[in-house]
Amino acid sequence: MRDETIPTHCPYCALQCGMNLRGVPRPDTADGTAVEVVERPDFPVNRGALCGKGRTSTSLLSSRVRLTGPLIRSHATGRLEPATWEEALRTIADGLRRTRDVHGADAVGVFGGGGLTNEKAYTLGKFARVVLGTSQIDYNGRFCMSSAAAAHNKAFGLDRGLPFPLEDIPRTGCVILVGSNIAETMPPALRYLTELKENGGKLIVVDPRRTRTAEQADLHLAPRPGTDLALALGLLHEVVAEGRTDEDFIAARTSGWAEARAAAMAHWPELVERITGVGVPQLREAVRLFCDAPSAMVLTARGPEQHSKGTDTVSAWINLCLATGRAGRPLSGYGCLTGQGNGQGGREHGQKADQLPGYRKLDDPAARAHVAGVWGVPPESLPGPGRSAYELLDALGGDVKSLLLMGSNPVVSAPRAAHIEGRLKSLDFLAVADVVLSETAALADVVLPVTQWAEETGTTTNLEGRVLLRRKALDAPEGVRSDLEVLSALAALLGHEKGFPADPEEVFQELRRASAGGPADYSGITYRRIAEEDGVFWPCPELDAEDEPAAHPGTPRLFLDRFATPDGLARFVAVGHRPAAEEPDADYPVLLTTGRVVAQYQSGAQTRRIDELNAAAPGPFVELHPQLAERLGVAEGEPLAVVSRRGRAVGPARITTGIRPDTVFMPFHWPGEGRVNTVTNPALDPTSRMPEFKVCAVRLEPERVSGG
Ligand SMILES: Nc1nc2c(c(=O)[nH]1)N[C@H]1C(S)=C(S)[C@@H](COP(=O)(O)OP(=O)(O)OC[C@H]3O[C@@H](n4cnc5c(=O)[nH]c(N)nc54)[C@H](O)[C@@H]3O)O[C@H]1N2
Ligand SMILES: Nc1nc2c(c(=O)[nH]1)N[C@H]1C(S)=C(S)[C@@H](COP(=O)(O)OP(=O)(O)OC[C@H]3O[C@@H](n4cnc5c(=O)[nH]c(N)nc54)[C@H](O)[C@@H]3O)O[C@H]1N2
Ligand code: SF4
Ligand SMILES: [Mo]
Repeated sequence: MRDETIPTHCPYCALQCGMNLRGVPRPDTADGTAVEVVERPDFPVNRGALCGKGRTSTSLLSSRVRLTGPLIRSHATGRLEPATWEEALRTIADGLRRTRDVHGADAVGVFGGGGLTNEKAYTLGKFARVVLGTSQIDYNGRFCMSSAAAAHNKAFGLDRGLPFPLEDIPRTGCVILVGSNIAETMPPALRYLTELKENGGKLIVVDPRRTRTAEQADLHLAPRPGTDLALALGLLHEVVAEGRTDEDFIAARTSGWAEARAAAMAHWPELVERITGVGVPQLREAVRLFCDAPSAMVLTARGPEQHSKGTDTVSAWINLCLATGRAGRPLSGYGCLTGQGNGQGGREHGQKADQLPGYRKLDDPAARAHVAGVWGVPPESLPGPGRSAYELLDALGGDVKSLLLMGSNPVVSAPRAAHIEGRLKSLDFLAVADVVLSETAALADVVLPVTQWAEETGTTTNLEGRVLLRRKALDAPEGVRSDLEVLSALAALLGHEKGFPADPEEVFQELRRASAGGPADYSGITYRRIAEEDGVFWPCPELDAEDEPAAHPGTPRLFLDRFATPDGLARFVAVGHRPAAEEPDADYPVLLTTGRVVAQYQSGAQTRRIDELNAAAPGPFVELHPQLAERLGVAEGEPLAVVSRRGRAVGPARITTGIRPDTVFMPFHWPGEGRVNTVTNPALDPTSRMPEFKVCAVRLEPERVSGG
């Protein structure tokens, strides 16, 4: 692609920053060219800015670090050996068919990812239900935003991460940012918060750590991990006590206030201070800033959501917005900052256990009939809802005997990871499609090397609900095929010659029809429109050409007239505080929380292969307060083991006053002895089935260097 500049989007997080790819001569590649990233200042979300991951993203296109041919595990050596595509695909088709024939369709599992394009997520869900006939499909988004999604649906009748574009943030009066370290997880978006402050707006950050994001705040509340539910209820209590509710809004646009109010009134400030460690004066200051502002937003990310009570916690934050009239109005509302590249679209088109395309429900007869019609199968042939991600992984080797996995690396990223690694090893058959030999791919019987973002076209939906087009900029190396080609070929080998096109635009046309009339309606969106309009916000129904000749403009702002519930009213959900699934005790006296650093992405499968990023973030660490370090007798940089009932993870101590003395923090990007998910608790939220990544009880053991 020499001498051309192709606009596209970053392969990593949900901000989906716009970037341009330009061809450059590179003698060591097949056609003598490679691509480099250049600024794309005209794209509104990031206006040219990129973080280090986006800037270095083309390094992963090099065949030095990626898979370039299929691998099959040899019976003779037990090792993965090079194979042809025909052998690899046939081995997978045979493996999945054998399991189905012997143990039934539900013995075959499928695991997807929120990084997959809409076209891939849609095809994977269809492949599971139509070709394999299995109910056992879920994906890593369950580990990400499922709690916020559940609370969104309860309150608003619709789940789109942000109900407004990011550009609204600088113009609101106050933002409460809860458990989001945007400065490290979406650096170009920090600008929106800086502009908010420049415009006189207030920023409140809620995080047990004084992160680079919290440093920007006018007010930083540092609750004990796992107590956001009490905090939000305490704020609501104070709102009521101070007479700062918006009674007109409550009456006109909500239902269920009496019960929610009663539940909140049980959380008086002194009790909340005891639970959270946040002082009463700080609670009052937060309420004052939030209620004095002419408009206000609450934004949550994984901090309050990845808990066994994440759904209720988000409901409590939504209640705060509703009680103060900060929802369904311009420049006000609740939003969740979704995480993965297609974290939003990936949860809409059917790779989730209970879902059909267009964010339809698998147990809704009308939804089944519509989607079955598009797929050309009888509605009764569609299986029912399956298990959630952790429950599916936990069932591997039990009643799920074979697994097809695309776009996730659970050996590193699943909770109680040593157990899940064991489950994966106990499978009769595991097939993994990936761009690199991830820790999970390394366990597979067959590994398929797939194309990457710059080598294929497809759509993603960013955290704002903006559907975007990633364009193919260069050919993949020989020996690599796309996920859609893989699914198309496997479908054919399993008796479905038709219905699984490998061409992304053809898939998108079908997705449009399948989503038509559903909550996430994409039917009015086309590749051409996305390209011309900097993306299109769903819902975007296709208008009847005769009645309404103009195209539907898309919906950047939701709920301004009515909420998406049957009666149009937002629903309060009455919730009360409860402790974490595992609270500290004499044996495990310290709280562990986990998260991210700016230079690594997720399980690290991609970013740990990039020199510049590794230099910036070479390995895991254990962040702890000087008081705790002193008590343990551990010095900066010394190895420290973090031990829970599930196992241990070791990293060098990183001592900082920016964390609560009762809490340690580890990032989760690394495998091996520094894998924090060996330690984390898989306790699940009863509604969203989200695991409790953000809090468990641990003990700390300084690892004395022998002889020292
Ligand atoms: N560099 C980088 N960027 C990423 C990713 C990445 O892996 N690396 N991943 C992407 C994805 S998929 C996601 S989901 C997003 C996640 O984005 P974030 O949610 O911003 O990331 P985390 O670091 O997981 O968690 C955010 C903060 O929650 C705090 N926290 C921990 N426990 C609690 C608690 O109990 N209550 C509260 N209020 N806060 C708590 C942590 O201290 C942390 O600072 O990032 C996306 N962007
Ligand atoms: N302790 C702890 N654990 C966590 C979290 C936490 O905060 N703390 N966060 C959780 C969250 S929010 C998330 S989202 C998960 C993420 O954790 P994972 O699901 O492991 O996410 P990734 O590391 O992005 O894995 C994606 C894999 O798919 C590959 N890949 C990328 N693009 C494609 C593609 O187009 N096709 C195919 N076939 N493969 C592709 C990548 O190379 C990589 O191996 O981790 C969860 N785990
Ligand atoms: S913020 Fe996210 S989308 Fe933007 S460059 Fe960084 S990783 Fe890519
Ligand atoms: Mo995520």
